[in-house]
Amino acid sequence: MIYDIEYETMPREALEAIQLRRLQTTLERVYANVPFYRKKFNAAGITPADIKSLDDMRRIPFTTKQDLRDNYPFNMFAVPMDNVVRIHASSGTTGKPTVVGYTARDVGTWSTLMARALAAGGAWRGDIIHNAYGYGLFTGGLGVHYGAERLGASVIPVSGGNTKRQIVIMRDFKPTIITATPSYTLHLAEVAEEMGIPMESMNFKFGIFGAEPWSENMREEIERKLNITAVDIYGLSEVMGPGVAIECHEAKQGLHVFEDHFIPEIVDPNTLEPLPHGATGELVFTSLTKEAFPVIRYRTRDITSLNPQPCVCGRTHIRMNRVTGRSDDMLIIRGVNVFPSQIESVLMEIEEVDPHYQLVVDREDNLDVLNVMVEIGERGFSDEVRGLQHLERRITKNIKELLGVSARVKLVEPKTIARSEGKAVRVVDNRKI
Ligand code: DLL
Repeated sequence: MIYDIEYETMPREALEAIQLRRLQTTLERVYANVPFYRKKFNAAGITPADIKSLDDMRRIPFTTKQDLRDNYPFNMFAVPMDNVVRIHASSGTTGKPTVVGYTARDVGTWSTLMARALAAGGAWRGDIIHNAYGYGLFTGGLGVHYGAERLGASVIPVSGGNTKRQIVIMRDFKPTIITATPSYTLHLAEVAEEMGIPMESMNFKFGIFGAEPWSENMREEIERKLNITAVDIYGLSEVMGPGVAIECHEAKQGLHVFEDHFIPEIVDPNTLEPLPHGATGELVFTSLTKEAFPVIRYRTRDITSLNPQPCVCGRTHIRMNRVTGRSDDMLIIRGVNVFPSQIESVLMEIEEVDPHYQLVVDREDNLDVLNVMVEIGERGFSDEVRGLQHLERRITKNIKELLGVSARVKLVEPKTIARSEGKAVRVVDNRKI
């Protein structure tokens, strides 16, 4: 079902007219109220009045995560604190957290966009949504929560953690939709199995998963284990939170970006030159309707491409392909670029291992060493050491053949890799320490 039929199926020309009008308003707002943007525009020799078309946007300087850090905590806000009703922050693994704010209208916009997103993912009034994204400074829990209420669905605000209790709630409340990170979902499935109430026996129809990269093979695994249709949802705190883009459950092929609220661009991360549709590069966003925390040409570091082809669902909004990773997550192993999600894809092709893995990178004698730890599943479990060694060699060979990188694969016993209640920690890079 389409929540906002007028906007989500709007012809391109009308959509672009709205985008330009909203862009101009946003530029005027940040120029008047955020010293950071005023200085940046002045240095580039432009004023908001110079931006007369969407193409003119290319003259506007980019904004980076470092810019947000430099303005910690509230200096990027475009409204007085009196008008800010909500604050979120993303923890980030290094440095200061990024702090974002919302006016009451921003919270309303976000709720509407999340209602759209949930509907695209298969939810509607009458559905019961088991929301296992973390509540708190992270935008996942509250973002989904407000969207679910706006849609008119029933939301169970269960958050992450207390896994056994979650399983009992699922059995008793019979939710029809699950929202969680893909990694936590697998953990839920594992605990449900142990408790003798397998997830596939529950009442779920759809799952809406995101907040971390996950592969197509991981989707298949989750769909099978839960007996559901799984869609990918994308977002980031700096741009809003969840609900910037989502796959429709009809196609499950790329995530529609809500273009009446955000303009996506793909740029070459090195030259910063814009790239054409279809080309892979860094995703950049400009927000069009945010009041408290507008972002102008914000470099997300996420790697993907855009697909303007029409979609079977009827939405006209452009699709971004699955995010394969962040440019700062990319590992360079002896000169070869590797994304954790590529390793994930290789592992998930191997029937004998489970979808729990971690990459540990070390440096030995000045050479990078990529250790791939992956749990052996029941199917691959045997006491025979030779059998395990054979399997390790097979995985090593597949990684080498597909990614061109030499890895040391180590099969570990089931349930030895730490489980996440939110975003999984897939990489431990000891080289940086
Ligand atoms: O993760 C917002 C969110 C919550 C999205 C719930 C989806 C569901 P942050 O904590 O600010 O916000 O992290 C944003 O997470 O730049 C991506 O690197 C990554 N990310 C988010 N969604 C996806 C996805 C939320 N579907 C950062 N696929 C982003 C891959 C994702 N990576």
